[in-house]
Amino acid sequence: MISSTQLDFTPWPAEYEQHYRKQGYWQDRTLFDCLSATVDQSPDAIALVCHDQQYTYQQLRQNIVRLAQGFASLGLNAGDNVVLQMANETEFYDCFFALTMQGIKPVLALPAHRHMELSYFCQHTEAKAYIFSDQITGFDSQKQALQLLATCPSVKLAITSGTAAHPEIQSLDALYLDGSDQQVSAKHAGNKLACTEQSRQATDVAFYQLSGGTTGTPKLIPRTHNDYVYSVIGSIEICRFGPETKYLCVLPVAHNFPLSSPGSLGVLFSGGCVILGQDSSPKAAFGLIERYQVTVSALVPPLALLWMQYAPSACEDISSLKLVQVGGAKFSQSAAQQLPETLHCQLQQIFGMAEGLVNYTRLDDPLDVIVSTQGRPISPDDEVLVVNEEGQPVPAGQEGQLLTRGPYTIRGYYRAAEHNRRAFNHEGFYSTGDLVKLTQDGNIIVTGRDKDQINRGGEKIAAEEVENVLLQHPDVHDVALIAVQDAFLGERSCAIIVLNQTRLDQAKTIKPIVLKRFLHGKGLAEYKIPDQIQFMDVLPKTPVGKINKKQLREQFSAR
Ligand code: AMP
Ligand code: DBH
Repeated sequence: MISSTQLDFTPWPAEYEQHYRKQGYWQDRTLFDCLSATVDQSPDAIALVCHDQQYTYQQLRQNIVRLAQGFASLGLNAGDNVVLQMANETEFYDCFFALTMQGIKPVLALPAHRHMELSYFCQHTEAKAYIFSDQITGFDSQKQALQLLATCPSVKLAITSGTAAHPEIQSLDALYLDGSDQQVSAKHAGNKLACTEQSRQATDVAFYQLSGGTTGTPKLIPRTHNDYVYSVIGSIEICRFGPETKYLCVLPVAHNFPLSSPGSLGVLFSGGCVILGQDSSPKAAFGLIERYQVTVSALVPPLALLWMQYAPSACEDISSLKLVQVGGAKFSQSAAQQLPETLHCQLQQIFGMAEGLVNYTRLDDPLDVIVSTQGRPISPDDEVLVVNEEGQPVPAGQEGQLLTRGPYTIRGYYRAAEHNRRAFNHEGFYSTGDLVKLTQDGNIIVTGRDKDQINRGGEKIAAEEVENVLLQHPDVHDVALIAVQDAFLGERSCAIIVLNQTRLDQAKTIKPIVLKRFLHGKGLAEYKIPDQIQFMDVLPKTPVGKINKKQLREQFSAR
């Protein structure tokens, strides 16, 4: 039995489930059912393009079904967890669907994650397998796999989408088992795979998305088929994705934004084509836009700025581009204003979170709404509350903390009972940690943040996580990781360090690079390594004795 401190999944209360079903949000279709419906409708359309290879919908489904058999042959079963770390490659989708259709739950790790995060995911979820790409730049993922096999007792399998270079590692290629039915359909695929009915229930958790987090350890977000499918289908309608959509994915495929808002799943559920890009730089991306007549792409603000800088002198023809979605971090109003004329397409702002709630400016919104707000929720049943410090709702136009509850917003993180008591109130509202105000017509403007996190151009860093690792260094007595303003990233991270008194003489000479190398050595993801390190004799404290980060932010941003 799972104890309350180990709760894997917090269900929605029964009356909410009923309501979400009655409203047609939850359709009891799995992710694979949705893909399969598209395959039945347009088997010969191109679903995925990667490098010089193309896959039709029919081929994609065949690959998924074959791979599902391969995973089953390895003894991976419904209820098992695995860690999936892929680059932008078609194998991501093969794995994602082959696993989730069988009730095997992948943790969607990002390419930037390193030993510290990966070993935590494996241990925390008791993952049976690490399935990975070796197309991740600057990372020896096979060596990493051996390390996980050696240090995480639950991990019995390491599977690479590349060529296995060690006997302990298997190659994904060999797991696409033959003999699958050409005509396999959603209904039959389950039987062929001997999946139990239970493993394919849409109310089940399908996979774990990752939160940027605010605590010492990353938080895993259990997403069910029903809630995720709804967030994708709702997004498709808002963004008008369809068979003519050609979507360029240059953000990491597994991230919630390019996966589901409407992202590549939105494309695959509506019959369009996903073009996978490994290089998000404007030159490479514009080349793909021209070559494949891309109509839409999703960007974080720093990338949007790079594309805008490059566009006026670009020799590529990007006139096929109709829509650029920008989200993940605040896009400055001045950049938002310039984007449509610079890239000659429409802008859509997106304010979303892997925990659920996603807001979009609508395609037919007036320009000033698109430029100056982060849009409004997908669902009429997304409940959005803006409250003051006492938890009381504030009037429209006033800043407050954003709380939310709805048909695709989780009610609890995976095995995080203590944190859940803080992150969710007694009515099940998720406390986003974002400071926002609502306009008269219900659009959200993100004004700030009330969580101890740095948003580094869309990559979120939980301050406490990095501080804890820095504190392991013998010369570090105290530390505060804060956000300082950055013209390009929006925010960059700065670690303010108090050195150990007893080691002061030698510590005086300690260089920031030594501490950065220390963090690297601990296996922390690159984007979490502080951009800047400063030293202080003592950290300022608030009247109750907490580190006064507000004061530090003001002090160091002014410099
Ligand atoms: P995560 O919980 O890691 O998925 O990160 C979601 C968080 O990213 C939100 O709670 C916001 O803090 C931030 N975020 C996402 N989109 C935007 C946006 N368009 N503007 C400002 N902040 C954003
Ligand atoms: O930042 C995010 O997590 C995010 C941004 C835009 C997201 O999860 C989403 C859209 O779905």
